[in-house]
Amino acid sequence: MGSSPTSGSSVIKCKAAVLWELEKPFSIEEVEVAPPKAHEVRIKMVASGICRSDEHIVNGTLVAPLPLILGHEAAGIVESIGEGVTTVKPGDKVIPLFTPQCGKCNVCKHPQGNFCLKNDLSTLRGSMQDGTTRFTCRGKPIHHFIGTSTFSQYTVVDEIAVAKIDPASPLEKVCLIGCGFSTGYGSAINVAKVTPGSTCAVFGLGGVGLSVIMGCKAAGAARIIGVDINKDKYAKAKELGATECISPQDYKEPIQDVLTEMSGGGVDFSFEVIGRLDTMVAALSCCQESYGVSVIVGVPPKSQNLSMNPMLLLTGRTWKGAIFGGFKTKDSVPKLVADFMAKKFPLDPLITHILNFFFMVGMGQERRKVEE
Ligand code: COD
Ligand code: ZN
Ligand code: ZN
Repeated sequence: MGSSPTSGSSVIKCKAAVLWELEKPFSIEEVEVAPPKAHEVRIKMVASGICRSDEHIVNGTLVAPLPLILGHEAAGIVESIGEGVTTVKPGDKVIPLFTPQCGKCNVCKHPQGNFCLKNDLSTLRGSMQDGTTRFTCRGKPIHHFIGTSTFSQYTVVDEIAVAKIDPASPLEKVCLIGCGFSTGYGSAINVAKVTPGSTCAVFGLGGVGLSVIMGCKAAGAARIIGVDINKDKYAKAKELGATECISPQDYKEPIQDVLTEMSGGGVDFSFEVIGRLDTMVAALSCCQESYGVSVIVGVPPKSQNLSMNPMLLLTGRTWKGAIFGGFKTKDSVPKLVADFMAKKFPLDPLITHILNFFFMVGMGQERRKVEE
């Protein structure tokens, strides 16, 4: 993406995809990006994926103030830094963190906590940590999205919301570590804590479900059963580690009964990676009573509550969920990039389409790259 900043202390004019109204296409606009204030970092974006949560804003499932610049799964290069920034410098390759790691709050200080209290996902205020914005367009302030706003050629993030990564890393691939990959992979290795030799069931074989499968495989699962109504998803799931794939539409009985039967009493670990209430309960039900663990990864439909039989928990199953796969973001993202560089997992299978930024006018299920 071409633009010519003059210096770190000046406003940069560049292109961004602005969402002015719900359910409308993005408008590619010239925006002004203010210089970073103290403890802030301005980044030249190189590649950005599209995550389902971006679409959740466009269709109103998640409510954020408009107008705004979406995008939170990306990678770029630091253009300039504000006063007091010590963890990155201009020229560093970085991944913005939609959940920051302030290192000081109760959650950051807890060994297992990762959903830092400085996050903007719970509140969706649409601003920097100081409550103001760095974007303007047609004379109006434009809101940020979960502290990242990566559908812009340049963005400004707080220092607690950016991780420095290996200078050799391919940004058009590792951008997926900024959300979808880590969310799925971490759900298996950190949240469920999949054990060697175990049996796992993964409901939903989209990009996040495939990342769950990679996590189950890395953790040494012996059997990984993919569940999806779309059989076109099976080949890639098997390539990445699924040992078998089934469709609920091929059975008369409920899918939880099929999985319980297949696994000889219940799976050790199950994952709901679709975002449907019925499959959340099915995933819980198919795990072994007494010790099975089920993880909710999919975002449920707006303002819907579940109805479930508490006996499923009373008999010893555990039901869990986490943001960003439970990873402490600033600590873990550089390590995940290092693991990718060491070929511990692939990212290519998750990239289905590569699109030019300026043609990014609709939302699909594919991950899209922003081209320079
Ligand atoms: N039974 C079985 N499979 C089904 C069913 C069904 N009833 N309905 C749909 N599916 C399949 C589809 O065929 C598809 O293959 C798959 O489920 C869903 O895949 P995608 O591609 O739509 O979705 P992904 O993989 O991009 O995943 C998105 C989630 C659904 C997991 C989404 O909720 C999400 O991104 N959650 C992350 C939550 C999070 O941490 N958010 C914070 C920042 S993003
Ligand atoms: Zn996301
Ligand atoms: Zn914190």
